Amino acid sequence: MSREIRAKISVKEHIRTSEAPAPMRVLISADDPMSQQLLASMVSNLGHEVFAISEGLSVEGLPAREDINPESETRIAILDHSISGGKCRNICREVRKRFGSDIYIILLTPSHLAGRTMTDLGIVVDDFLLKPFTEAELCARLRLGVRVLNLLAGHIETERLLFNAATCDDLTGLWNRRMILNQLAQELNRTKHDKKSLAVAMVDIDLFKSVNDTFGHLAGDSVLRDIAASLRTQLRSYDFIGRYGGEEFLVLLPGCDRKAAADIARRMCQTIASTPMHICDVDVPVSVSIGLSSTADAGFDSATLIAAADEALYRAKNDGRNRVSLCEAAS
Ligand code: GH3
Ligand code: MG
Ligand code: MG
Repeated sequence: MSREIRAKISVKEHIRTSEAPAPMRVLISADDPMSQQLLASMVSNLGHEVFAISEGLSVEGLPAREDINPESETRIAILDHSISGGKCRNICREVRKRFGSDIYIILLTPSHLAGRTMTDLGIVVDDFLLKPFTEAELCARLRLGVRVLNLLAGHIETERLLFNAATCDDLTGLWNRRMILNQLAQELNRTKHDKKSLAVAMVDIDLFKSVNDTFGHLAGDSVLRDIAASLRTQLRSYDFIGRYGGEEFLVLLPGCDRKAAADIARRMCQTIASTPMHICDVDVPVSVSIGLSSTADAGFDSATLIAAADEALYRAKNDGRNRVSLCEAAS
């Protein structure tokens, strides 16, 4: 075997193994069947799944959104500029609409048109590959695309984690105090505008300190999680719940007057009291007390509404716990 052939084989091996980018689904569209076939074989040689548009690149030739399987996401598109002429910009935008705005578009461009194409289309594509190109050049471009997409995915995940950390309570997964209070402000605006009623429930676990003292803090944490989950599942789809403090939850019941809110709150109390928590192999009865207030009785100021629910909760505790108490009706 000549040195030249050996060198070519070793370059190919190098591309396929150590430097091959992580496999992705790649949409390809070249300007004639031969180029399409060559491009498809290069892309699949690099370990990617090929999704070829066979009838040439046009908006009409793109698969309909409903025909695109979201399971096998197409993350990269290699499109040939010369077949689409002046419509290229529209086609790239359409590709993003159908395959997702983050799809990484590599435009194949004849070398002599490179300058003009880059000026005209730089805003709608991510990278250019000048024709003619080698498999190594294509590999380098795809590797860059994969790296950018992975960085973007990492960035989106970090944003999601930061958002969760800022809005959710770690232990229960419910909204934290800031979020539920923000929601209360929004619901109050909406309720006032729609001339409806909003009820607010302050839910407090009864004698929770003794759960911690008897079974330990970790068991207490688990009870908190279970009660949070139970409360959440009992709510209607348009109610809101957040962890207001240690073992206190704030529930917003839009559209509820005193009676409707009291019915929901009593059901919550009964469900929790009738489902003992399994702690350290012992069935431990747990209950909650609930204080209720409503805009019809306490008005539309959030602090006043919460104070009224707190006062009602205090009465529920004094009256023996495991019960619902309503704030004083407006005279
Ligand atoms: P009451 O029926 O009057 O509400 O009695 P209580 O014991 O529930 O109320 P108290 O305010 O005396 O105690 C609340 C307890 O909740 C004390 C605190 O350690 C516990 N607590 C607050 N947050 C957490 C938490 O995140 N995990 C655990 N395990 N306990 C918590
Ligand atoms: Mg409390
Ligand atoms: Mg308590």
